[in-house]
Amino acid sequence: MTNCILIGAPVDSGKARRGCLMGPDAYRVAGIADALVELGHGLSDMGNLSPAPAEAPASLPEHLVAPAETIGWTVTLADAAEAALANGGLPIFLGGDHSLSLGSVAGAARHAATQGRPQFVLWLDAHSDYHTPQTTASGNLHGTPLAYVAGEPGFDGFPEVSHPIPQEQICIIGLRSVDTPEREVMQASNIRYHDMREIDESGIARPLAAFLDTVKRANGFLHVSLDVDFLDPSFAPAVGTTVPGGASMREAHLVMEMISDSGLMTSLDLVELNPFLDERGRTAQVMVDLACSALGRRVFTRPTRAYS
Ligand code: HAR
Ligand code: MN
Ligand code: MN
Repeated sequence: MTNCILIGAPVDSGKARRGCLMGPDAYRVAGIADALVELGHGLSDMGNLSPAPAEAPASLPEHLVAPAETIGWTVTLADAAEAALANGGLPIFLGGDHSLSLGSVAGAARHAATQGRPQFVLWLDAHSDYHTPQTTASGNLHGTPLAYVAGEPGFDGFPEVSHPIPQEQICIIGLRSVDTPEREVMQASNIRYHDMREIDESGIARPLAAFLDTVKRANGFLHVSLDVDFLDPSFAPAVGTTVPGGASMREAHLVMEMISDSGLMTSLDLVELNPFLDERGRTAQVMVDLACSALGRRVFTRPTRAYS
């Protein structure tokens, strides 16, 4: 049994297109709380948080979208992650766009450091989200969280990253839309990254099993960040940045089932759901089912359906 702590993070500041702020409530309507209780877990819901008041320094590039709001969210969510973990819970961040992970991952890493254990990050995403405020062309900070938590420079005004995640402790699976500056940095890095081409050729289980084994041998904490656009848009359309050729329904569930079997996951983000773009709630429902697979739902169990 896991003590699941739902943390509503209606973050919509990480890009120009609105709608992710409705994500936390869509997950609740899709039945995430009942589904986790049915699996035998403890459950508390902190409701929806708000960003701390913050200002953006003039040294940040001018084209950034809503930097002050994202700085405020980073403060709030890092504290929330650290507190939930210190209470022995497994925080589940109900996003909100992917800029929420500047906070959730930074806070998780702070907690891991208090335990003297390494923090690992599994990033399930079409994108590498490895821009800095200086390299992003779009100015959308949802494209930056991995660079921030890895300790890359240039995030003026954001909370100091006291415990940067070492590159060797980051694994990205699902890549198929990486910008040139990100690609150059990643290719010169020790980040483990696996694009869809590799998954097509060798399967999704192989790189994941290797990473989970590393986490286990290091006695690490594992943060899983699940971006809706990791999934193929044919069955998960509710995201602003759809990229064709994503993970299939079964590939995604297999990832989650392997995570569940490993018993290693200590925190989870569900990000980038834009309910305004959904079709009868199907994407919200898929994300809830995937969260359940990561927390012990067995393969032959009937999936959750709030409305059928
Ligand atoms: N790399 C592009 C940019 O920085 C797109 C980033 C999109 N990110 C997300 N989350 N949707 O992965 O603008
Ligand atoms: Mn992302
Ligand atoms: Mn993405």
